[in-house]
Amino acid sequence: MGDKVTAKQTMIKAGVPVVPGSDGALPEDSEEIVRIARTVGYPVIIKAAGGGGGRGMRVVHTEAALVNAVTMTRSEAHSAFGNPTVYMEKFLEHPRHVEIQVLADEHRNAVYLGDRDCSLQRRHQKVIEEAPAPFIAPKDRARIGERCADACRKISYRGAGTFEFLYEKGEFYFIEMNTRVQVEHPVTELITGIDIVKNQIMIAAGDKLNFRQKNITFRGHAIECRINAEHPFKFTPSPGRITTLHMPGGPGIRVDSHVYQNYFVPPHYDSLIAKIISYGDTREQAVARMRVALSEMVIEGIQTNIALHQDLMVDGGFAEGGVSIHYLEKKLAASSKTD
Ligand code: MV4
Repeated sequence: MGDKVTAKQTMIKAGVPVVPGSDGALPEDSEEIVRIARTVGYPVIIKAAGGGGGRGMRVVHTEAALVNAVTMTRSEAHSAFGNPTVYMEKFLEHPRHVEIQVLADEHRNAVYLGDRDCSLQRRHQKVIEEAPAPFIAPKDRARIGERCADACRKISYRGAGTFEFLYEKGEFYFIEMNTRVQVEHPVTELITGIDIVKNQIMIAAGDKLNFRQKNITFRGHAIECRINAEHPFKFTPSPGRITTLHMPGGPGIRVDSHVYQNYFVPPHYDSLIAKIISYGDTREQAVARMRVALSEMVIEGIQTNIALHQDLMVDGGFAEGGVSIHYLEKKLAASSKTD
């Protein structure tokens, strides 16, 4: 096992809310599959248990298309992931991607560090993340956070972890867990003042967490822009030498990066070259600081997506907050028609 079906069943047992669907792997029998889909209700999504990064999924809108879609997803899953197991979920049409950060030690202490909204993504690559997730009431945050921390204790989880949820119409639905520190962890560090990497190392060394849930407070708002070596609107990779580099700074700006003037961006790796993280008392202040930070940045010799981030920092939907996982791709499709 060790797949997404197992993860989901583990979370159901541990009291974490999940997307309604087949309880476990889909059976072979077509009539049974049809029955399950009727119970779940259309549209449904067929997912490969061994899939990842958005691969091995198929949305099904009608009973007529169901059995064929399951067969196709199974055979793709078998050749791509070496595992033909598939499962079914209700397809959520306009969810947000909201995730919960946890820390858990081997002494049965587990805490949640609040949520992050990672809905701004393109082709399953996150572009901007923020904490806290907009429009989530503190009591809902506490309720889902407690469920995650409680699940950590029940499954004896140890380390830093992230529970990934789809969030739609005020409800959280678990989809996956990331058992590692993630790229977007700085936004959580800025609103909690807790060093996640330091705690991860202390936990691995067998130490006790030196704070409790009641000591954790969420203050202000943080936004992370992922700076990639790529064309800002065509998204073609742009490796090469950085000839001029100037990084932003000042109050409320954190830069996480490995690059320097004369650094060569290699062609065979992830295009992420820097993370600009802004912090403010309010979301508006974090956005304002990010705008200034992006305007201060100079990267010459390669192309970067800084111009895309500048567009997003003045985008109306982004300014309102709480856009769905489809927002960025829709915006990009609309703008490619008008230029
Ligand atoms: C979904 C979904 C809608 N309904 N599951 C995509 C990758 C994988 N991590 C889970 N994914 C999705 N699962 C149900 N039941 C929509 C997506 C999805 C998505 C999820 C998170 C972030 C970006 C996404 C982009 C497209 C689809």
